[in-house]
Amino acid sequence: MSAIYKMEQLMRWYGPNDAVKLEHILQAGCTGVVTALHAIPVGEIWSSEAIKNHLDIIEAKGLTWTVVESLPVHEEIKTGKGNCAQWIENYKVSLRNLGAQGIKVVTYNFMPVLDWVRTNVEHVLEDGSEALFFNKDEYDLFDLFILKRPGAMEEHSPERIALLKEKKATMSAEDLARLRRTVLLGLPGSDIPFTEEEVLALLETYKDTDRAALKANLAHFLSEVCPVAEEVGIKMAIHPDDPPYSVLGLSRILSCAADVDDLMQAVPNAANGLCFCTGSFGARPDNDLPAMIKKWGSRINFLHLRNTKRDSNGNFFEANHLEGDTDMYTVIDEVVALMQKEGRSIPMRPDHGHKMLDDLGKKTYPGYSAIGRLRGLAELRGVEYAVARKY
Ligand code: CS2
Ligand code: MN
Repeated sequence: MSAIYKMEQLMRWYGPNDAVKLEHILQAGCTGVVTALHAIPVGEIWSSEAIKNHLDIIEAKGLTWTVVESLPVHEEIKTGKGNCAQWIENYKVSLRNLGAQGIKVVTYNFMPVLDWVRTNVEHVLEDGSEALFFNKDEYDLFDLFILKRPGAMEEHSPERIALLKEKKATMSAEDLARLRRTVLLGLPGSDIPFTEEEVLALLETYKDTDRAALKANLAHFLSEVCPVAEEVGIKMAIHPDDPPYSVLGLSRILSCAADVDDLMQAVPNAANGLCFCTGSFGARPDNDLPAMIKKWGSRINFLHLRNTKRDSNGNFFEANHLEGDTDMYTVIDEVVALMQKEGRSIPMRPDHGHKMLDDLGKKTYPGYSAIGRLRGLAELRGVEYAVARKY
């Protein structure tokens, strides 16, 4: 009657300093956490000891840790410059150490310089809860007038530049400070924001890395690390670009179905797989998510379930998990079918949630407050429960 294979319900945990405690995650009905060793600088080896210590804390609370998010990729691997070869060797050692401790999935991304970007992480919705928001105009005016990226002016028409100038003039000092702070937010799990100078210096290192070069560097990285992952029982899971198009003049190479096709063709190794983030892919109207699951389901090693609501200007906000532009029923229906077909459970986590109820006013990582994610998880779980009755 009920499906044998269900999604493995997990929540992201940023470690002992996270305001959301392991107990809370357990009470949300999760069996495990998705986490990382955030204190280790990008590129350095994750030692067996550090992994074991983290795992012990989690297991002591009755939770599992089988999905890493993220084992970050050093910028020099993405540009193929500097100590690229050494960073790749380090990555392989970390994979071996993780595999030995029972880790099954390693999530990473190949977005140059920045991870996800938003213009407001406290966008107040009609019901008083707060969501993450990406406003294209604000982003462009940050690029043009705050970051002052060389070359940015040439990417827009004079009319658009004039319009953005006008818009900037209507924004309060507080709004501008919020915009700057939000775009320069550090990497997930870090409290250290970027400075304009750092971002500009990093952008400079990408000036001769176009789309083709970035794709080739990703293929090279994967052709090196996938055989190791395979050997130690780990599946790789690349997170799509968020937002799924070029920002700050940088190439982005995992934004749409064609990018997934290219990646899978470039590196056919079975360990080369996806973190299927419905929030990231779904922010683009030309991505047909159920069709992508049908085509590449066998390579989906991890699921981020989230929804976005777009407008015609390229703006979007993170909607409730069952609202927004992605038909979550159809997505979950496809996932449940896939799991039965392949005889496996796929780990998933509710990706982000609104800040609401008692979490309002608390200091949490943007998108990662407890109650909003719990709401999302509960709704997603309900949909899966209902869909699974078909089996
Ligand atoms: C995450 C990403 O918070 C988020 O939006 O989905 O930061 C994700 O963890 C990374 O891109 C994966 O490397
Ligand atoms: Mn995601």
